[in-house]
Amino acid sequence: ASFSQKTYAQRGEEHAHPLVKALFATMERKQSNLSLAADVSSKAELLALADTVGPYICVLKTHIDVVSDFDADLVKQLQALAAKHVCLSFDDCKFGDLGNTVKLQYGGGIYRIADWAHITNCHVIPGEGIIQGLAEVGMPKGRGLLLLAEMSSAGMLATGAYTDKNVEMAIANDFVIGFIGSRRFTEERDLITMTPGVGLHASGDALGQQYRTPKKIVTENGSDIIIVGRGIYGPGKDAVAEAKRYREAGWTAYLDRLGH
Ligand code: 5IU
Repeated sequence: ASFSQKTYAQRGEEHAHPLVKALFATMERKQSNLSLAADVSSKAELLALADTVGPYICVLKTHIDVVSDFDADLVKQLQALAAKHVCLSFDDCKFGDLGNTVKLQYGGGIYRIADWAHITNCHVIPGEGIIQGLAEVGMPKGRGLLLLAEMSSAGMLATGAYTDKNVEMAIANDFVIGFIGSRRFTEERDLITMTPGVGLHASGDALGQQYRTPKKIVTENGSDIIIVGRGIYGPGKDAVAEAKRYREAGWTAYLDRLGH
């Protein structure tokens, strides 16, 4: 059977990468294929959101460099919340430079991403060296990398042969655990897909974001995890109520895919 037809639990049992094993186990236990995109600009907001929404998500996705009062204590507290709620941390760095440069960006600087983010991602525009550079830092720490095979925004340029190259590089590099994109890309070594641009509240935003439904993304396209931001914490929203609603929608879409 294709991976889309298997349960998350079964895929976790069979998976070769310890991080993905843990991810699938968490998804099954929390009955959640929902990742929160927590794009908020203060430490207090980020911690409050992570704590209230934590019970309903499998992955907390951050852009740590948008937090204006970032400090080392934020990382400590985020790690404690990830442990409390049993979810993985994903910093959406979208690295895009030479292997040697991304090694420095990933392992060092003030954010020290590799020290705390279980997952990060990169563009393969520089060629395979970017994966090798990130792997030198992340592999020894048991981290995992997603390739940006597609984006969700209008007019994005990651299509066709470029997307296919992402898939080839992912298959060939053990540090890569999957993709950001809109669908399942390959049946090789159960590379996962996480999909941003998911929303039940709107069709998009004023800057090119385009929203699709969990049913489209999970049931029809075979993606594994939906990433939702403003649909959960946007203006006037009750974040807990919305997180529950998206978790339910994502999980129902997954059960529908299995034919349950
Ligand atoms: N994000 C996208 N689309 C992409 C990629 C990343 O939306 O193709 I790669 C990020 C941007 C933001 C989150 O952090 O996912 C989506 O947030 P909203 O649900 O608020 O649009």
